[in-house]
Amino acid sequence: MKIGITCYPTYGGSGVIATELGKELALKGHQVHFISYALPFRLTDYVENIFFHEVEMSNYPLFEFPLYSLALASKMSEVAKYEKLDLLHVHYAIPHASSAFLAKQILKDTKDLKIVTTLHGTDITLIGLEPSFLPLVKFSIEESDSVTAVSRFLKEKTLTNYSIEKDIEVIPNFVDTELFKPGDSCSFKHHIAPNGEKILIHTSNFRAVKRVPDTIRIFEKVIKEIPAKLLLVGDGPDRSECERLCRELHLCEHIKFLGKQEALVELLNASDLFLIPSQSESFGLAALEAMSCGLPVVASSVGGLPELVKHNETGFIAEIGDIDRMAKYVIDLLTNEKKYKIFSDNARSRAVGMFDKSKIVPLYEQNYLNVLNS
Ligand code: GMT
Repeated sequence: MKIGITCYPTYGGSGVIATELGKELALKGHQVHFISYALPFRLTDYVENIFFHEVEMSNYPLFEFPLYSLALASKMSEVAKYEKLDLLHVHYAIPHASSAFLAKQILKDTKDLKIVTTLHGTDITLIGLEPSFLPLVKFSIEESDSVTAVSRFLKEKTLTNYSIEKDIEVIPNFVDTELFKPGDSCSFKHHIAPNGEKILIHTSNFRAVKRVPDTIRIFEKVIKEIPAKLLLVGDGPDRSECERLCRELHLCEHIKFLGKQEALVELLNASDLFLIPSQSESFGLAALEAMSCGLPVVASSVGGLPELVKHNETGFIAEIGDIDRMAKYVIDLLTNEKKYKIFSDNARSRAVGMFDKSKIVPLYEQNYLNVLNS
């Protein structure tokens, strides 16, 4: 197949899934054309069958606001026409599904360009619900030839919040379990925790929905009971506030803000447990990557997280904001070696058995075939 993929190219789960999917499809012999304003950040090495088309933006002074959605629609139609795309797969509804609809209309007299839209999270649960976007998001979803959501939770939210009756297929996030696998990170571990302290890790884009201050407050309780360190990976609007909180709680010596990092696998392998106390999380790709490296996860019981983290098997889940309970779970796991090992093995097995790329990518391929044959 000849497939166009549009996603946000910067750090973020939807961009990661879109890029990894594109790479896998290309390896399977499909031709994949990425269309975005920049090269997706995980598209670093040359891969045969992958092409990138940059959306150029004009700075015309009359346009007080950049018209990205329109430029994207134009570029999509151009690439679809000249590269003879069979379909466009857009990740994150806003504005990608709307631009794809426009591209389809531009081409309608010459070809029937199929559109597959994957809903990822805040496009549905947060920003899409704003009155200025809701009618457009609903329309763009309804007009897509196929719609997928990354969890059962997100599918249900979409159907109810937007009063949509369309069939939505749940295709969960996936991970390369051969890349994200348990391994030795001895020197790194020793550097972070020279006295054998336990290492907790959290990776995110430091947005309010991630509740990073809760992670710090959980850690504050944990370190009162056991020697521990906390790694905070990523960057975003709440980082300064979190750094301030660390200073206020006198925890700077024990918490490392690493910023954006490429060496995720090494960092996860140096760590013992993953924290994700989010306010809203449609799937939780970061938690899946941690589980794939054998890390138990302590999470909030929101969104799709309970579909990923099996309570009392691969980790624990607790109510949003219940930092006492989350801290108790962390201490329980990190002070019981036998239990920890069972949870760690369970986490790895669940990632391999349910969410490996080899299990999920074919679901997208089949979805494309169904769309093209319909
Ligand atoms: O929705 C967002 O906040 C952004 C989005 C992204 O692009 O990173 O994240 C969502 O998509 C990921 C990939 O499907 C999911 O694993 C995340 O759970 C989801 N984030 C939220 O729902 C907050």
